[in-house]
Amino acid sequence: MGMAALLLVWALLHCAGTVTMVRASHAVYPELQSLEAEKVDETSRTGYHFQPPKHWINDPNGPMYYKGLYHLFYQYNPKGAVWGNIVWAHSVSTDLIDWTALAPGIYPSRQFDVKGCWSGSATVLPSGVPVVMYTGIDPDEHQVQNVAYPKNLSDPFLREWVKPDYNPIIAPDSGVNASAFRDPTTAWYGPDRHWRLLVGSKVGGKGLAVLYRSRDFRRWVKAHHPLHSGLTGMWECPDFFPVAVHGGGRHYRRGVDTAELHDRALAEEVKYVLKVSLDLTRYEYYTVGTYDHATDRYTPDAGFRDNDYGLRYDYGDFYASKSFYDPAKRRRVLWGWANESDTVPDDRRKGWAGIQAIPRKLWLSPRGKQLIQWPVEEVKALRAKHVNVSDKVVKSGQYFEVTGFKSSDVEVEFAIGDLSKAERFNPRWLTDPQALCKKRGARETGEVGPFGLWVLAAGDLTERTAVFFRVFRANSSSSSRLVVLMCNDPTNSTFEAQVYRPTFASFVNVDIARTKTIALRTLIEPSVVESFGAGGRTCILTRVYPKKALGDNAHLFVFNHGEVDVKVTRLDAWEMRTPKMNVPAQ
Ligand SMILES: *[C@@H]1O[C@H](CO)[C@@H](O)[C@H](O)[C@H]1NC(C)=O
Ligand SMILES: *[C@@H]1O[C@H](CO)[C@@H](O)[C@H](O)[C@H]1NC(C)=O
Ligand SMILES: *[C@@H]1O[C@H](CO)[C@@H](O)[C@H](O)[C@H]1NC(C)=O
Ligand SMILES: *[C@@H]1O[C@H](CO)[C@@H](O)[C@H](O)[C@H]1NC(C)=O
Ligand SMILES: *[C@@H]1O[C@H](CO)[C@@H](O)[C@H](O)[C@H]1NC(C)=O
Ligand SMILES: *[C@H]1O[C@@H](CO)[C@H](O)[C@@H](O)[C@@H]1NC(C)=O
Repeated sequence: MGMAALLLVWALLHCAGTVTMVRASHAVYPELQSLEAEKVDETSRTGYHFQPPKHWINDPNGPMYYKGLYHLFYQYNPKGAVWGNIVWAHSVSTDLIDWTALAPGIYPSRQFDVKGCWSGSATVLPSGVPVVMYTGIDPDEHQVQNVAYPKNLSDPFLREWVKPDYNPIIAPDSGVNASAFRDPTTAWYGPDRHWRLLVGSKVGGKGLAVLYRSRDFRRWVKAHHPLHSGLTGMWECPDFFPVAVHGGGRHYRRGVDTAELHDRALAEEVKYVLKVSLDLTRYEYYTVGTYDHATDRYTPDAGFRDNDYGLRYDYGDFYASKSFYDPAKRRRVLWGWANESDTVPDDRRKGWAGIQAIPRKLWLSPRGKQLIQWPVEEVKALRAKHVNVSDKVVKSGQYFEVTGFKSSDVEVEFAIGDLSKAERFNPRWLTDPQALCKKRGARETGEVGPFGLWVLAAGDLTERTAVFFRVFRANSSSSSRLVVLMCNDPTNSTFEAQVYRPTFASFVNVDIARTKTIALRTLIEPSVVESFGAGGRTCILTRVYPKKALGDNAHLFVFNHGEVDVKVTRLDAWEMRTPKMNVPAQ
């Protein structure tokens, strides 16, 4: 991640005989990138979402747990609120909630990273020694992979990192595009006693997870074929890890350590996840599949779309994500970056840009059809003042106010009166829920839905962001099936015309004919709305910037614009306390 920053703003992509204009990722602003923020505008700053006191952040890097502390590194510009001067900023926490900021852990200091220290991962070796591997930019602007080791293993803060002289340990060979070769994964150990890791790359229009093997973590040899590839352009930030299969047991939500990959007994009850971040679309997708240790090939299971239309962790602003295994709670935790949706001058004025999404526990659904994500349980410790509602019918066209909290955590469940009235579903909509959400936004009345929440809403509703559901009836030759759309409509979140505010949406894989209810959890703060539909089956994060709906004027409403009544069977909303967010270490 990051090379994209050096690209032209417009790139030409040739695909299927047509020429499409594709906007490349974050642009470079040489005149702004070393302008320190004079002041920090707190108006739309988040409280419990991770962010440093000022300046630009992007990808989460090298998350890990070491000696009782969670470590999070992230791409950071110490000198300004736009991308540039990238180092690995470093924070630690005992609970993923309160964070202490340390000095940057990895920063340009050697030939092999003099022009930048870009994204990478941590691997905790069987000896307990953590290693980070990251992409360095060398004097020729080539992307190379480097390792760094802690200077003092007795220091749980891992403040200082040593870069061995034998770096880079992986340099692009003649078959590799040196400008598209980055973001090494956490390494895993094979039954043949070789370490393996992946590096994101591309050749032509094909994205690659290039595989390297090593006996000693020092000399790495490229495998003859990549672990996997896809016709989706450059693959950034690959992540590859095992997940437990349900198998009727109760422990399927537990995480599996990447290092356990070679354990034969365990291997039979795990599946593997490959996630890639697409530089062209700036979205990610994942597949679940099998990994053949002997041939080092990954094969997605049938039913997973292995392209831009594949499943996503999040259908909103969420990119360059990275997971890690947390041995303290035997779970897999996912971090992802949410960029700003306002303008560069706004960021310059605010003095900051970018947050990390709430860390999410991640596991495979009981039927193995998708991953499920849920805010880590520690978030509940921030819940303070509580408001609740139960068994309240919301008739067609009605709405009611719940509360006005500066930031909140809301859990609500809707029961639907009469599903038989659901509108007809056009099969053409199946490939593009986002377009459907735009066409049938929160304001368009329907039969079953739209119903849901207006969040960060002004008291007079002139500003509001809608998080809602709509239910459709799809007909097929044998049966009719209900389709649930989850949608986030920020069209009226603010009056600032310049703010980027697409509708975000996805279908929710839930059998609503059986459950007759659907649940929603939304984490709300100034400038962020992070929603988890149906217990974490569909997640959507958006950035919004109301002008009126701020502080105690940020109201929460429940609405129903469908013809069919819905009932709020239960609703709990908590005001959220602000944790210690990146206070400097003493
Ligand atoms: C290593 O870290 C430990 C724990 O913080 C500290 O007591 C010790 O002095 C450090 N050693 C060196 C050489 O800095
Ligand atoms: C290598 O990647 C860069 C960055 O995406 C691109 O501009 C260039 O055209 C690629 N070179 C080749 C030979 O494909
Ligand atoms: C609301 O929550 C309180 C506990 O905080 C509980 O005693 C009460 O029964 C709840 N009321 C409703 C209507 O659910
Ligand atoms: C599905 O609905 C369409 C539109 O009402 C109708 O024309 C078609 O015959 C239906 N198909 C089946 C298989 O019932
Ligand atoms: C946005 O606000 C305008 C003006 O009040 C209103 O006409 C429109 O319906 C609103 N759109 C949505 C999606 O709420
Ligand atoms: C975040 O910002 C918006 C608006 O500028 C862009 O459209 C997105 O592409 C961008 N997302 C990422 C991951 O860079």
